[in-house]
Amino acid sequence: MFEGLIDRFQLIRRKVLGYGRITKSEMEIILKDIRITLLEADVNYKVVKDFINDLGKKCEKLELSKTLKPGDLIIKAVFEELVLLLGKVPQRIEFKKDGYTIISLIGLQGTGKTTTAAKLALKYKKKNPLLVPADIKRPAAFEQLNLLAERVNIPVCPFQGDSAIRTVKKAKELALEQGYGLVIVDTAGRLHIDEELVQELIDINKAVSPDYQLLVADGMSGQDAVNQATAFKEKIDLNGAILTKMDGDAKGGAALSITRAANVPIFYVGTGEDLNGIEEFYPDRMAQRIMGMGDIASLVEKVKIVEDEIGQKKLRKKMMKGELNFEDFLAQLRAVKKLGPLSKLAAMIPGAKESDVDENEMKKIEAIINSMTKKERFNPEIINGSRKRRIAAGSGTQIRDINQLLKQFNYARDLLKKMGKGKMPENFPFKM
Ligand SMILES: Nc1nc2c(ncn2[C@@H]2O[C@H](COP(=O)(O)OP(=O)(O)O)[C@@H](O)[C@H]2O)c(=O)[nH]1
Ligand SMILES: [Mg+2]
Repeated sequence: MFEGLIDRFQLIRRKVLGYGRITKSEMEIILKDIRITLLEADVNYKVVKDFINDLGKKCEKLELSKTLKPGDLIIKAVFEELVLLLGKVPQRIEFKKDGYTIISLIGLQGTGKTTTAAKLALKYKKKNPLLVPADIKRPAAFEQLNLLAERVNIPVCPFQGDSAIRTVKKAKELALEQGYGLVIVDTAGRLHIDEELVQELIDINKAVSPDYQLLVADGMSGQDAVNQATAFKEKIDLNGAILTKMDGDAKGGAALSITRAANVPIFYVGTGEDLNGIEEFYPDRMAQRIMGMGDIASLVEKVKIVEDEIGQKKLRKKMMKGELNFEDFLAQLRAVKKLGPLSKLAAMIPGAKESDVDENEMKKIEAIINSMTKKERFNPEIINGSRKRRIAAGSGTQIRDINQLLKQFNYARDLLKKMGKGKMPENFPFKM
């Protein structure tokens, strides 16, 4: 992402930090370097002009400090101005607590709407999303959305004849009936913004009034993305943008221009064809990345995700060998809880249905395990009558709950062992 831009900023940074003193003439050189760098990254001309003006004024007012070199102060000022340029604060979808939130994705053809719809559905899987095919222009579009949805196991609203409007209305009905928490509408794209397209979007808005209308634009398209945002904004409300294909050779122009030039903040960036390839956009982290200051916060987040995945894999392997203990059980329970509603736990267990899992039962299980000593968790065999009484009292449950959990646990351990040896169960009775 932004390789050229990052390289140039590295050079600028080094040059600035290398100056012993920074007089008016050095400052002019710095500003000129930054100006050229931004223009070469295809940042909107007017945006660059304002940026340089603001930065120049800010640097004039810098007060010399004993601890910081003037170069440091200037780098900090550039960084701060970049953060402002990128939108200052992160933009987030605010999901409704009750009912569903509708996000409509709009944009030209090939920008990544359908892919992004599936990515968002995966990202917010715990919101129980429904994907809505509202692209009626291309027959393959419905098919494409279905294929992507299948890959991530997300339901797609059935297409209603040849009508995008009826399809979105149907989706709204389904959302109410079946309790979907997030409705993602994949609208039709065009090569250009035309009357017909705009009318269709207006009709969709009338039919379902989306909570968010996000423009999906190709991050490599530079100022074109700004033009698209401006053109759409003349006709319909845009809450923000998603810039895709940032993994490619995007120069930075789109990201650095769109917020200020079109007044459309960036919500997400697409970072790959893979359906995990979407990231929330953080102006400060992006500015850090551009200035080569190390993208520390997102790195930390990434490391954590990878570590979690490795932990889960190890655990699964162990379980398949029949080496399950209550400590693992609890870890698994907590990991799944982080993923969202516990009904989804069933999805991880072959043969179980979602309806087999009861949220309250899960809370009870957690309470029981929490009341066990470490020794008991690792050696469930030692849990005798008096231990059961203590655990029941500690967790506010009955002896029979403990018995049931132990039975369940033994059953699961045997079953996993069998599965590990290649024997799949017919059914997994998860109910306690
Ligand atoms: N490398 C990369 N490719 C993407 C990204 N988002 C979408 N694409 C690709 O762009 C192409 C067009 O995407 P599609 O979702 O069909 O665009 P739509 O016409 O707007 O629905 C597909 O080949 C996608 O795989 C991204 O973030 N990175
Ligand atoms: Mg599409």
